[in-house]
Amino acid sequence: MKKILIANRGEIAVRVMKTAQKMGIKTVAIYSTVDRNAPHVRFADEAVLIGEAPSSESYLLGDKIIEVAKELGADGIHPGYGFLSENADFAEAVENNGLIFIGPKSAAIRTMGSKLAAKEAVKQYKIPMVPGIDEAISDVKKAKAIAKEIGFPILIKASAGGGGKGMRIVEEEKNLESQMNRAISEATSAFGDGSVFIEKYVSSPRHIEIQIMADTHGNILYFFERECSIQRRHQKVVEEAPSVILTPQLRAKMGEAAVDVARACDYVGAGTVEFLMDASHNFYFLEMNTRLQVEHPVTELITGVDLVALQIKVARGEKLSITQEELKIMGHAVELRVYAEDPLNEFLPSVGMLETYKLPKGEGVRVDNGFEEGMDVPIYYDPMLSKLIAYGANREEAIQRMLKAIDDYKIEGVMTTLGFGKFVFDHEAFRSGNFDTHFIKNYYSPQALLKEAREEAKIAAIIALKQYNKDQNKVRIPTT
Ligand code: MV4
Repeated sequence: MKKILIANRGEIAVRVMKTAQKMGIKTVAIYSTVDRNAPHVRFADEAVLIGEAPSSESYLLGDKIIEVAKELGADGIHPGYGFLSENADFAEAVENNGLIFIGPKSAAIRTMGSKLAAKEAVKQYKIPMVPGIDEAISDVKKAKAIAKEIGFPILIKASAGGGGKGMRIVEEEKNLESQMNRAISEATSAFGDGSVFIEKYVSSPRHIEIQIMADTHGNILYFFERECSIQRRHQKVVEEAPSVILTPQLRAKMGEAAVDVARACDYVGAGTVEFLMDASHNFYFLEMNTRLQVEHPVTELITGVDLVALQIKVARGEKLSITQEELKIMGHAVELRVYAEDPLNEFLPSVGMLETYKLPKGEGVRVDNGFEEGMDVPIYYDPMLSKLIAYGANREEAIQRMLKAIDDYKIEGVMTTLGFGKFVFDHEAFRSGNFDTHFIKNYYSPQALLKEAREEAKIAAIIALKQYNKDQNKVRIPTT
């Protein structure tokens, strides 16, 4: 591979290009009209305007992107995350045009894109699954019988859904029929596929995912876990690696289960296997994400590998050159997604111009960033500005470095999740490691954030006053 096109924008486009550059591979950026001056455009060796601002007229135009790649002589396409990254038809079209899709084969994307197909595929392996059914259900009577068997509360999920879309909790039998009908009609209109299934509802789970990497020679490695329980509306905000609750035994068991999931669909490339973990530390396979994930840096920091470099190598047909035994967890990493959103107003996007934009630096601090001072945050795309990642020899050091980096990160012009991140990393529940997917619902409110900010302002005021008094003493000139 001599030249690759990056079918994405923002921090992830820059992230992929950095590794390509290190590997001596030329890069092609694509961009929409509003992204003309974006860092990913300037970072690339070549850049091509692909269309108008809305994604449907630019970053989602698969055929046009393939055309551009061919015209410029690129031999591979890296899709990043989001946009076309989990579009099986796109992956297939890329291959059919004689280009390398830096990701899994379209069949694996397709299988994992359907929850029911995924369950079916992993059946031959002993992967722990939440009690429930593994086929679409539309008969209410049958659903009632199953629900009784597994016990309420149950969860109705859409087979084609992802990231929590189309899920419904049913607490008691009398609500089952109406909820089921709603779930089916919602799934039909949202995904064009009304298939739903039923699972036991795990009430306070942790979300733990395993990073895997597979080559084309049958080797599959796991790169340990990421703890991603701190989410709001199925959007992750804080991630870390490793998880404070896994023992080496449990880690190996989950790692091996993840490898089996990958094997079950002939996986190639970087992938993530998501698990739920209940309060008794039982884990259950949820779904597999067939892309490089936003939170991959925490894994890179604790394992010392470059996941994008490995993606490119296995896409070229190379063998993974490391063994599972050689992989070790070193230290601890935490990540905060820095969004242009207002934590005081329901996390609504806060777009505008970045009047001040200064990145933090320092030992153990990494910023995967897609913006710079003076730029506008476009309304058309995900409002994530950057990912702030802190690494330390242990969890405490990583958190301290994160808190310092949050303080040193200067953003004016838009509201951001930086202060919210400080709230999380300072919180007793996070510090103790005793939290689950309900962290934000249980502990966060705008009032709590304001209270912390006020207390800090108070302390700052006291320190300033003390210093003022001290200075006054020093320069006081006796008048009598
Ligand atoms: C569940 C669950 C509880 N029980 N399945 C949410 C997104 C999708 N990937 C699956 N999800 C869940 N599935 C059963 N049987 C709870 C969730 C869930 C969740 C999972 C991971 C991280 C955050 C979450 C927030 C709410 C619900």
